[in-house]
Amino acid sequence: MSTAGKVIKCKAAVAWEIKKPLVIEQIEVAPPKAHEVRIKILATGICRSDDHVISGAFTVPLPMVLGHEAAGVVESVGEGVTCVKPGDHVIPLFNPQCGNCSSCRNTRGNLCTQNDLSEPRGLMPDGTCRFTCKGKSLHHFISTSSFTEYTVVHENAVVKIDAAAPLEKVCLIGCGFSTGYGAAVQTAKVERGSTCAVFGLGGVGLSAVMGCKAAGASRIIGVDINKSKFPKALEVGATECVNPLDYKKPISEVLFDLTGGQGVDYSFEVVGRTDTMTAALASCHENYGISVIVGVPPSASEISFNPMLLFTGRTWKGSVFGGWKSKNSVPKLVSDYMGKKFVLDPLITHTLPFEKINDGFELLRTGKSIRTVLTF
Ligand code: PAD
Ligand code: ZN
Ligand code: ZN
Repeated sequence: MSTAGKVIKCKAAVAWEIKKPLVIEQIEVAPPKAHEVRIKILATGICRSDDHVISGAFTVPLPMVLGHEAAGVVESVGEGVTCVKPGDHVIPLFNPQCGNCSSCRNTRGNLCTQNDLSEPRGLMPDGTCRFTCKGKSLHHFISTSSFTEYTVVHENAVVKIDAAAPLEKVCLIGCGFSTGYGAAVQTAKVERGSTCAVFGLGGVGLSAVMGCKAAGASRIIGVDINKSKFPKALEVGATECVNPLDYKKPISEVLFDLTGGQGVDYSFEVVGRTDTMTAALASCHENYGISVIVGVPPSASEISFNPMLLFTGRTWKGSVFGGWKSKNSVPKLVSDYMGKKFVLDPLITHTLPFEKINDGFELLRTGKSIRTVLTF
């Protein structure tokens, strides 16, 4: 029997409070309104950005259904939706692409003004929610919310992909892979023969390493305080790895020593800490070095740094979703994956049933996993 037009009761993991485990609840998911799409989620990764909400580092309105790195099948569409139809395989887009705003129209832009990242409201674009639980509205997470069997997104925040693609792998194209890989090839535009340093070797950092390698970097230095991340980093393209805890001097000086006093051409902060953001900046060449902030800064944090670091010519940039325009790029990235232009398997260390979501978060927090993919 078709569920179109009806409220769907299903399981979801609800974040009721910060610093508490998610709770698997039965929730109600309203039908999509005009220009909205209801998706049956079949696979979702656990990204550090979800954990930043639980830890309190990323402030959003609660209660909320988290999750944003996912893939699924369209269950039904609201009035006026033409970009997808029921049965289509799709990836939700945490960075939407409306096609009309200043960023969407600019060739260099990708952060659509419809995003819910910079000042999260946790609502659909019309200002309301599609989820309820025990009589309470649940907020949506960055235009997506994938820790649920069904979600509703705006049509600007979903894109159709190749139906042959394995959803339990390509869900990573919804965030971690595309973010890290794009930071290297798209935001930094790493050049052949260059030297790179990647701070943070989680799912996103390893994807940045892959991007540096694909761009032809000749040296890729992985930096992490958890040395158990090194073998995987070397496997996906790092040429060497360093642990800042092994040195008395600041890691930027260590990287200068390793590069004959020059600093690296490109550095990437893929941790989400202000101290590593300035360390990554200080690690790149004083004149033409480019440093990219990929890690999500803690809410309301500030950085003070010596402006001489920039005065001498360095470039400091940020990168959301790897600089990709999401609707245009996600289907192409899925095709590239199907064409074996890059791999995702090394990033997926664990696959768990959705109900074990809190175990998946524990694996991330204890540094034992790269990506856990939850299946439904
Ligand atoms: P992760 O937790 O899997 O990886 C972070 C890595 O950093 C771990 O291996 C840690 O051991 C390491 N680390 C921690 N502290 C330090 C330190 N002081 N120095 C060096 N390494 C350290 O996270 P992830 O890969 O899922 O995400 C990384 C960041 O990227 C995180 O802040 C996340 O919120 C952000 C992100 N940004 C975007 C975007 O669009 N910009 C998208 C997705 C994720
Ligand atoms: Zn993410
Ligand atoms: Zn836009």
